[in-house]
Amino acid sequence: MAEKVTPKKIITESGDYILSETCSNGKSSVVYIADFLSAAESSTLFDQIQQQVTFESFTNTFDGVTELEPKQIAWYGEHPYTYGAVTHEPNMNWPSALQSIKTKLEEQINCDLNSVLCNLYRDKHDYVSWHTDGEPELGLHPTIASVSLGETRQFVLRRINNNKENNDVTYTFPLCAGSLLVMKGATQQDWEHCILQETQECQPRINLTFRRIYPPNHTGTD
Ligand SMILES: O=C(O)CCC(=O)C(=O)O
Repeated sequence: MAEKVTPKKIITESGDYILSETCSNGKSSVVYIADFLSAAESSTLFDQIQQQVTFESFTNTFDGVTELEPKQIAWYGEHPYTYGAVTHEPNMNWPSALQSIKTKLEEQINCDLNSVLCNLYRDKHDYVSWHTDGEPELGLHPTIASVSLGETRQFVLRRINNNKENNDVTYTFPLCAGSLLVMKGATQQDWEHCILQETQECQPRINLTFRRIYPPNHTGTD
């Protein structure tokens, strides 16, 4: 049964959380499973990905500002994916480690996923700023499934809302190794998210953000 998260600001317990519900967009919800992978599985997967995946740095433009993204990226998927000013071309050379976690994930969430953005946060300086995964090729209500490996980093969601009362509503998920966070419904319309920069030294973190990407000019709404 979905749980309303209002009283909690830092969420560490596995659960199915409703963030908000509006007449215009419907429900925004997050499923969090802290132990989706065991410690041994996540450690093995972390090592395999480091061996099998080449992460690269990209210069990108967001809100008119062009800069080197403060994380490294690798992309696999059957259609192109554009965010900011960068287009990642189709890449179907899925390494075995990513293919196996994709299969496990599809069974868990009962959803077809055809792409993954792999993020490497090398140390405390790497982060991702406030954004939504709102690109048209993701459809209107995308299911975005995010597996974390390595160092725990703070994933924060905040309401996109001009209503002052709600501007300070944030939920923080400390995403530990082996955890799975799935954003669903209107989350990309009504909420934005980020990974905070850290002040303390930290070890590398790999995040695998699986999505379903539609081909260019698709007409589907979901
Ligand atoms: O690293 C994460 O947990 C989030 C990554 C993210 O927001 C993204 O790839 O759009």
